Amino acid sequence: MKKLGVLFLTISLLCMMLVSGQANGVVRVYNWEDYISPESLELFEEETGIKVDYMRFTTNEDMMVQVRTSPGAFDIVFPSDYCVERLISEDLLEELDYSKIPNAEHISDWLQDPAYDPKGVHSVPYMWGTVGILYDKTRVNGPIDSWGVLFSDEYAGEVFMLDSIRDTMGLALQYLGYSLNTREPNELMKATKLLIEQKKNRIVKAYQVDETKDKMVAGEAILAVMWSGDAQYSISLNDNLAYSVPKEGSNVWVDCFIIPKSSENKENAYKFIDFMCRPEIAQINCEYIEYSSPNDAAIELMGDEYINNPTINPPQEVIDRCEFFHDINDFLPTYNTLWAQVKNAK
Ligand code: N2P
Repeated sequence: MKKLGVLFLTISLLCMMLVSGQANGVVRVYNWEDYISPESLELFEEETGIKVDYMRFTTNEDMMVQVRTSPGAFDIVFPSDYCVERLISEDLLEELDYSKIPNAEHISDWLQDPAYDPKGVHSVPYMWGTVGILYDKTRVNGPIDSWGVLFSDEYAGEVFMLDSIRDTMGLALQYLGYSLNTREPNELMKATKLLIEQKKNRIVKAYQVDETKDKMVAGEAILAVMWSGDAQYSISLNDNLAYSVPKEGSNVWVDCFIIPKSSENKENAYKFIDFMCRPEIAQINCEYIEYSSPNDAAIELMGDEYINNPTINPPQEVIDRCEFFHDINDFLPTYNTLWAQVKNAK
C-alpha cells in the first residue's frame, strides 16, 4: 500500500512537471522587446520540456548593465555586434561548442567570420538589419534620402527619434560626414549640437523605441528613425509608409545569441540556440518580427517576396554605405555626457 502511494506521488509529480513544462529545467532568455515569435517559444517548450523564463530589454545599453551586474540571471542573451565585442573583452562569454548547434550550419557565409567575433567563437547571428527613416509617403514634400530631413523645420513636431545612444549619435555624425565610430571631440561636439538644436526647435515629437512602430501605423508622425524590421512591420500594416536608408550612410548591425559564462543552464541554452536556428523555426521568427534573417535555409523557405523586399534585403549599394558600430568602451563616459546634454535640452 505504502509503495503504491509513493508510486502515485511520483507519477503525479512527473505529470505536474510535464504540464508546467519544467521536466527538463529552465532556460533564462534575455531578448529585445518584440523580437521573437511567441509560437517559437511554445514549440520549444513542448518539444524539449524546458521552460523558457523570458525577459526583455529595450536597448543594448540597458542590456549590458544587467548582464554585467546579474551573473547567473541569464542563459541566452541577444546583444548587437559591438556589445558582443565588448562582452568578449570582458571575458563574460562562453566559447561555443558548435557540435551542440548543428543548425548553425545554415548561417550565411558573410556572417561566418564577423569582425566583432572572429570565426563566431562566442556568438551565433540571430537577425540583422539597418537603421533608416520610416516615412509617410502621402505627407512628405520631396524625396526622403538624407538624414537632413530630420533636422528640417519643414517637419517640426513630426519626427520620432530613437531613444538609443549609439543609433542617434551615429546618424547625426553620419549626416555631418563623419564615421559613427569617431573619437574626434570636435566631430562629436558638432553632432551633439545638431541634436540639441533639433530638440530645441521642437522638431522632435518624442524620443522613444518600441512604441514608434504602432504610432507610425496610426499616422502619429511623418518621419521616424527606425530599425529596418520594425519599419517593415509598420509598412505591412500601413501602405502609406516607406523606408529609406539615407545617402550619407547608416548603421548595419547583427544581433546574436550568446551564452554568458555565468549561465547556470548551459545545456538548455545550447538546445535553445540550435532550435531557433532550425530553418522552419527561424522562418517563424522572421515572418513574425519581419527582420532580416542570417539563415540561408530559412531565407529559401520564405521565397521571393521576402528576398526581393528592399527594406529587409537592401541592395548591395545600400549595405556598402553602411558601417558597423564598434566597441568604444573607454570612450563611453564621453558619449554618455554628450547624450545627457541632448536628452536634457529644453
Ligand atoms: C526590435 C529590436 C530590434 C533590435 N524591437 C535592433 N538591433
